[in-house]
Amino acid sequence: MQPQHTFRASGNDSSKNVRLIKGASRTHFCSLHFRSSSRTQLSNRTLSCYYTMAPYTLTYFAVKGRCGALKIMLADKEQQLKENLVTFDEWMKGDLKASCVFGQLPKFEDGDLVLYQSNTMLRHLGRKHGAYGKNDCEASLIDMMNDGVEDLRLKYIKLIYQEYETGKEAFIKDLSNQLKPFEAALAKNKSGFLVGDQISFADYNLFDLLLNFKVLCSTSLDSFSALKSYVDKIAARPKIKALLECDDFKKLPINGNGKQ
Ligand code: GTS
Repeated sequence: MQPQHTFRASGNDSSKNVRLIKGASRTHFCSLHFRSSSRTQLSNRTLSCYYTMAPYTLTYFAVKGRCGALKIMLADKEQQLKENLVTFDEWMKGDLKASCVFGQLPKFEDGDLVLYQSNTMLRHLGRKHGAYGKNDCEASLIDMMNDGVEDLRLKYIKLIYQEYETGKEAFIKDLSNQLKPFEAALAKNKSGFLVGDQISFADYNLFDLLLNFKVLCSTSLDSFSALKSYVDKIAARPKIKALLECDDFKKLPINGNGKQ
């Protein structure tokens, strides 16, 4: 594969160039990784991109979609991610689809391990990076909360792709019922996280979905004090803050049909 195009990533002048590589899909490395030493001349807030081999590879469409939480978790855990962006035309050729276990993206690679199913990816990374509780009971509670997030995400996806024009108002009206269990869990737990006293993959997943809800309806969290401060607190974690402010991340559409 030959380099096709080069552009400069956002950040200060220490940013490395990012290569878009010609091939079945465009490839870029976006590291959400902070270097603070004076030796590197990078500030704490610099988002930089690298040519170095990334440990993880994500193949997906150019949307946040089902991978926002994964990117947020990797940023918070200071992990690099190599992204293969697949265009609609490339997908329509069918070869990639045929190679996917369930005929769908995202696809995630950790060395030789190839995973499909976005929640499986979150669990895998949760296990590897200390975001899956401190014991089996916490892990099961995290699974439960994450399954609750998935149920709600599926409702959101149905709204976006099937009934946006006719169902948006009803969805927003019902959102307070849907958010109650999460508000209750946070109010009860007091640590600022859904389960235990440390952030888990279910928190990244819920946080990502709540950001979508704030875009759908800016007042959606107004009557939920615990959820509101939860979102503010997670958004203020330094690496997550930088990711949310990063142009590459900001410009990604939330969904594939332009609705949000
Ligand atoms: N349960 C899967 C997951 O969580 O990863 C669902 C994946 C999925 O729905 N993928 C969609 C897809 O590949 C893209 S997106 O909805 O995640 O943006 N669609 C293309 C197709 O041919 O089905």
